[in-house]
Amino acid sequence: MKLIIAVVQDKDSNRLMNALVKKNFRATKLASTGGFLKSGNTTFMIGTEEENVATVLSIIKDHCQSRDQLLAPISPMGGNADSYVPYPVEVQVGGATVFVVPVEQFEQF
Ligand code: 2BA
Repeated sequence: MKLIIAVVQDKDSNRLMNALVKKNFRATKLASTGGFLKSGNTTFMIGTEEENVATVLSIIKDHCQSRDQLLAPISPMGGNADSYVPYPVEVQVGGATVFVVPVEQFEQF
Protein backbone atom coordinates (compact mmCIF):
# COMPACT_ATOMS: atom_id res chain seq x y z
CA MET A 1 0.00 0.00 0.00
CA LYS A 2 1.06 3.59 -0.66
CA LEU A 3 0.11 6.89 0.89
CA ILE A 4 -0.16 9.73 -1.59
CA ILE A 5 0.24 13.12 0.04
CA ALA A 6 -0.74 15.94 -2.30
CA VAL A 7 -0.55 19.66 -1.53
CA VAL A 8 -2.99 21.44 -3.84
CA GLN A 9 -4.52 24.88 -4.14
CA ASP A 10 -7.77 25.46 -2.21
CA LYS A 11 -9.49 26.41 -5.49
CA ASP A 12 -8.98 22.89 -6.86
CA SER A 13 -9.68 20.92 -3.73
CA ASN A 14 -13.44 20.33 -4.07
CA ARG A 15 -13.19 19.28 -7.71
CA LEU A 16 -10.34 16.93 -6.86
CA MET A 17 -12.17 15.37 -3.91
CA ASN A 18 -15.31 14.83 -6.03
CA ALA A 19 -13.24 13.18 -8.79
CA LEU A 20 -11.49 10.87 -6.30
CA VAL A 21 -14.73 9.83 -4.61
CA LYS A 22 -16.39 9.27 -8.00
CA LYS A 23 -13.60 6.81 -8.88
CA ASN A 24 -13.95 5.10 -5.48
CA PHE A 25 -10.71 6.36 -3.97
CA ARG A 26 -10.71 7.20 -0.29
CA ALA A 27 -9.16 10.47 0.68
CA THR A 28 -8.79 12.81 3.63
CA LYS A 29 -8.54 16.56 3.15
CA LEU A 30 -6.52 18.64 5.59
CA ALA A 31 -6.37 22.42 5.79
CA SER A 32 -2.71 23.42 5.44
CA THR A 33 -0.58 26.53 5.02
CA GLY A 34 2.29 27.03 2.59
CA GLY A 35 5.52 28.10 4.25
CA PHE A 36 6.46 30.60 1.53
CA LEU A 37 3.17 32.38 0.73
CA LYS A 38 1.83 31.75 4.23
CA SER A 39 -1.58 31.32 2.68
CA GLY A 40 -3.96 28.42 2.87
CA ASN A 41 -3.70 25.35 0.73
CA THR A 42 -5.15 21.85 1.00
CA THR A 43 -3.32 18.62 1.71
CA PHE A 44 -4.85 15.34 0.59
CA MET A 45 -3.97 11.99 2.14
CA ILE A 46 -4.93 9.16 -0.17
CA GLY A 47 -4.22 5.58 0.85
CA THR A 48 -4.34 3.13 -2.02
CA GLU A 49 -2.81 -0.03 -3.44
CA GLU A 50 0.39 0.35 -5.45
CA GLU A 51 -1.32 -0.55 -8.75
CA ASN A 52 -3.68 2.44 -8.34
CA VAL A 53 -0.99 5.07 -7.80
CA ALA A 54 -0.69 6.03 -11.48
CA THR A 55 -4.47 6.47 -11.76
CA VAL A 56 -4.60 8.68 -8.67
CA LEU A 57 -1.69 10.77 -9.95
CA SER A 58 -3.44 11.32 -13.26
CA ILE A 59 -6.67 12.37 -11.48
CA ILE A 60 -4.63 14.87 -9.45
CA LYS A 61 -2.90 16.12 -12.60
CA ASP A 62 -6.22 16.55 -14.41
CA HIS A 63 -7.91 18.49 -11.63
CA CYS A 64 -5.17 20.78 -10.34
CA GLN A 65 -3.83 23.69 -12.31
CA SER A 66 -0.87 25.95 -11.67
CA ARG A 67 -1.59 29.65 -11.23
CA ASP A 68 0.39 32.82 -10.83
CA GLN A 69 -0.06 34.38 -7.44
CA LEU A 70 1.07 37.79 -6.29
CA LEU A 71 3.02 37.89 -3.06
CA ALA A 72 2.10 41.31 -1.61
CA PRO A 73 4.63 43.13 0.57
CA ILE A 74 3.76 42.70 4.23
CA SER A 75 5.06 45.04 6.86
CA PRO A 76 7.61 43.34 9.12
CA MET A 77 6.09 45.18 12.10
CA GLY A 78 5.53 42.61 14.78
CA GLY A 79 6.73 39.94 12.37
CA ASN A 80 9.99 38.53 11.15
CA ALA A 81 12.08 41.16 9.31
CA ASP A 82 14.17 38.39 7.68
CA SER A 83 11.31 37.42 5.38
CA TYR A 84 10.25 41.00 4.47
CA VAL A 85 9.90 41.55 0.70
CA PRO A 86 9.36 45.30 0.01
CA TYR A 87 7.75 44.87 -3.46
CA PRO A 88 5.07 42.57 -4.91
CA VAL A 89 6.49 39.37 -6.34
CA GLU A 90 4.68 37.05 -8.71
CA VAL A 91 5.21 33.36 -8.05
CA GLN A 92 3.87 30.42 -9.96
CA VAL A 93 2.14 28.07 -7.57
CA GLY A 94 2.14 24.55 -8.89
CA GLY A 95 -0.98 22.54 -9.51
CA ALA A 96 0.08 19.92 -7.00
CA THR A 97 3.11 18.92 -4.95
CA VAL A 98 2.89 15.18 -4.49
CA PHE A 99 4.73 12.69 -2.28
CA VAL A 100 4.19 8.94 -2.65
CA VAL A 101 5.32 7.07 0.45
CA PRO A 102 5.19 3.40 1.41
CA VAL A 103 2.73 2.37 4.12
CA GLU A 104 4.24 -0.08 6.59
CA GLN A 105 0.94 -1.05 8.15
CA PHE A 106 -2.70 -0.14 7.55
CA GLU A 107 -5.42 -0.82 10.13
CA GLN A 108 -9.01 0.24 10.49
CA PHE A 109 -10.75 -0.39 13.80
P1 2BA B 1 4.25 27.71 -0.44
O1 2BA B 1 5.36 27.31 0.43
O2 2BA B 1 3.37 28.83 0.04
O3 2BA B 1 4.87 28.10 -1.86
C1 2BA B 1 4.08 28.66 -2.89
C2 2BA B 1 4.90 28.85 -4.14
O4 2BA B 1 5.91 29.82 -3.88
C3 2BA B 1 5.66 27.60 -4.59
O5 2BA B 1 4.83 26.82 -5.42
C4 2BA B 1 6.85 28.19 -5.34
O6 2BA B 1 6.49 28.54 -6.65
C5 2BA B 1 7.10 29.48 -4.58
N1 2BA B 1 8.18 29.31 -3.61
C6 2BA B 1 8.20 28.53 -2.52
N2 2BA B 1 9.34 28.67 -1.84
C7 2BA B 1 10.06 29.56 -2.52
C8 2BA B 1 11.34 30.16 -2.32
N3 2BA B 1 12.11 29.83 -1.28
N4 2BA B 1 11.78 31.06 -3.24
C9 2BA B 1 11.02 31.41 -4.30
N5 2BA B 1 9.79 30.89 -4.54
C10 2BA B 1 9.32 29.99 -3.66
P2 2BA B 1 4.97 25.23 -5.36
O7 2BA B 1 6.41 24.83 -5.42
O8 2BA B 1 4.06 24.68 -6.39
O9 2BA B 1 4.46 24.79 -3.91
C11 2BA B 1 3.08 24.92 -3.54
C12 2BA B 1 2.91 24.51 -2.09
O10 2BA B 1 3.26 23.14 -1.95
C13 2BA B 1 3.84 25.24 -1.12
O11 2BA B 1 3.27 26.49 -0.71
C14 2BA B 1 3.93 24.26 0.05
O12 2BA B 1 2.78 24.34 0.87
C15 2BA B 1 3.90 22.91 -0.69
N6 2BA B 1 5.23 22.39 -0.95
C16 2BA B 1 6.01 22.63 -2.03
N7 2BA B 1 7.18 21.96 -1.96
C17 2BA B 1 7.14 21.30 -0.79
C18 2BA B 1 8.06 20.42 -0.14
N8 2BA B 1 9.25 20.10 -0.66
N9 2BA B 1 7.71 19.93 1.08
C19 2BA B 1 6.50 20.23 1.63
N10 2BA B 1 5.58 21.05 1.06
C20 2BA B 1 5.92 21.57 -0.14
